[in-house]
Amino acid sequence: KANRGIALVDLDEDGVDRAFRADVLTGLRQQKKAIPARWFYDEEGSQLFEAITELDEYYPTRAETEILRARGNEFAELIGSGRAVIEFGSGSSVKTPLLLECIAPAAYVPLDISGEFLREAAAGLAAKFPGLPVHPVEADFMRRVALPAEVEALPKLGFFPGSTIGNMVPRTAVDLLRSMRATLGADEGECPMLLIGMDLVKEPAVLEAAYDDAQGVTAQFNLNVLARINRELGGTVPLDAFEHVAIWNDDFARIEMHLRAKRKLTFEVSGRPFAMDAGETIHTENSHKFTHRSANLLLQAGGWTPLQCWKDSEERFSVVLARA
Ligand code: AVJ
Repeated sequence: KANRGIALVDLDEDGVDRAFRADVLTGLRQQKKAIPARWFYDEEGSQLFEAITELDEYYPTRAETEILRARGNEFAELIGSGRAVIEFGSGSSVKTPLLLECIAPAAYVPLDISGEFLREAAAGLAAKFPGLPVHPVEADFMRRVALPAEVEALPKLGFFPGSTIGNMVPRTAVDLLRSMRATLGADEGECPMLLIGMDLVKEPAVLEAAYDDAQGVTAQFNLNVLARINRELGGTVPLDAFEHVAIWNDDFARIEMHLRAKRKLTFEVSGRPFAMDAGETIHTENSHKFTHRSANLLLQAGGWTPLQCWKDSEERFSVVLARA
């Protein structure tokens, strides 16, 4: 199959990730500077994100976990047993076992672009569920992925927790939902299903606190992308001249994270010079929030029919089941 055995990270002769450098150089040359959020997650950034999920202010992980714990019987009834569960982004979390426990799947296929995360997650899961066939696939799930032959004949359930879909602008989110449909074989065999986490619109103050915690862990997480540029791209970015900003953009229903220059400054990345004015920002993340209706609309635009939606007891987060 096309995906197996091919390294997905393309390094140059100096061991620099070409896609990272290209995204950073292009993003910093733009009139409105931006760096894609996917570059947060190096070793350091992934650890910081784990710490974020334990903060008092950061409710999404706890709210989604509550839903997965509480609704097992309903998942079992609507999804049935014997499906191959295809997880988009391999779950290192507690969420995956909660789902697998209640629906008795026939196989588990974690998809991730990082082979390392993937092997760890797959080994952990295989140990927890002896007898469950686990087939990790190293792949970029933004595109159609060829699944292992072993699961070809099984009905599929896609699992995409965490409201990661919220990191994408609608046109990208729709592309991803359509790729998932293709990956899950919507036009062949039994109709696939999708179980997806989507965070809900709420009080801006609650959202802004979730993305700007009192301990400053999210600030560190945001600033880490600059530290990563200095580490991996020979950057000279003065970290202490930047501050973390999290603001609710009501027109686009999203929390935006930025890094704001506290003074006029200059730096280099991979030998290229950059200058910023005091107050100018680098846009580093969007985290879109949904209503029941906007979630259904996005899913439908992506080729999915919503079947059922569950919320946590405080109605902060939703998990939606859809069919192709
Ligand atoms: C991992 C994308 C779900 O948007 O809430 C947490 C990432 N950014 N705090 C989110 C994140 C800042 C998170 N997701």
